[in-house]
Amino acid sequence: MEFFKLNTGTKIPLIGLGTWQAEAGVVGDAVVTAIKAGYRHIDCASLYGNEKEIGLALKKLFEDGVVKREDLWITSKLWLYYYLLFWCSDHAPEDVPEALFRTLQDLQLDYVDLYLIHWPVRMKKGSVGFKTENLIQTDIPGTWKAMEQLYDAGKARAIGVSNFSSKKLGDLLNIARVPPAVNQVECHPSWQQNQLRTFAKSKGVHVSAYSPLGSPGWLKSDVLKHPVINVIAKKLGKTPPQIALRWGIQMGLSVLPKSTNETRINENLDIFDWFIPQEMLANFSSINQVKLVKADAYAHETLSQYKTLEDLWDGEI
Ligand code: 1BO
Repeated sequence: MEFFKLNTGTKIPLIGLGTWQAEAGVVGDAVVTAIKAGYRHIDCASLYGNEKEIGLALKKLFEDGVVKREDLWITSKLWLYYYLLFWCSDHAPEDVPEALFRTLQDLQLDYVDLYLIHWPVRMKKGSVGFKTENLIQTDIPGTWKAMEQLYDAGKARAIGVSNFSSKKLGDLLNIARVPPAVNQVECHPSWQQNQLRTFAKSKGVHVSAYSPLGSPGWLKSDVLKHPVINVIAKKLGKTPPQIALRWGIQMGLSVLPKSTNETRINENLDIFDWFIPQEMLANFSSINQVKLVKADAYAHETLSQYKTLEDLWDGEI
């Protein structure tokens, strides 16, 4: 498995299995299939509500000697999925270790390789269910200090953020003792994130791509049907998803395609011993850009610190 080197010196595998919207009852099998196929990176999050099932699958893989813990890269994200309801109080600094403790319990692990602040939002302590009126002002510096302590303790071997704009990432870099290693964001050929990728690279922050095939599940960008992708796929004898993933890797991203289908899990892994030639890469700039995961619920004129989506994404939308 090939890697990108993070600013911590550790190596993140180029491809990881995404588990966002991987249904209960199948996600465990998907993890087993992926690891047996050669994946070494699993992207998890408390918010996805499936870490317990992933933990059971990992335990079995370790017990059966299929893989060792130290050969895997496990990412998780700060949030709390509590009795099937969102209890979004864990961005308060004192709640951060508890949130990771719960994730480690669910995943049956002693540490995660990467722990991310999932969103730059925060809700009132004890909020049950997602309601815009429960949003309160974030304290990213306070939350980050708590994340740094988890890093110091070795419970999170790297720390970072997710869904942060260039501005929010820059603000965090200005106050961080331990700089974020990763910003995980939506990124695919129809949402290329040129500004964010350039900024992150200049600061030594690695960018990971979620929804790298242009589909967060309930929405599709149709990018896999785009002529640019299909012409290249035909010329190179690859599939459109492989072209989208290979584009991501050549842009310096680690890619996190979600699949619970064995054929596609294997297909998504066949992106390493070939490349998209430079003259074909240039054609990606003609693809129409559309952000899919806008997170409308986090913007509100009076109830959120982000009055508009422009504020939430600092114009990168
Ligand atoms: C709402 C979750 C986005 C990807 O982690």
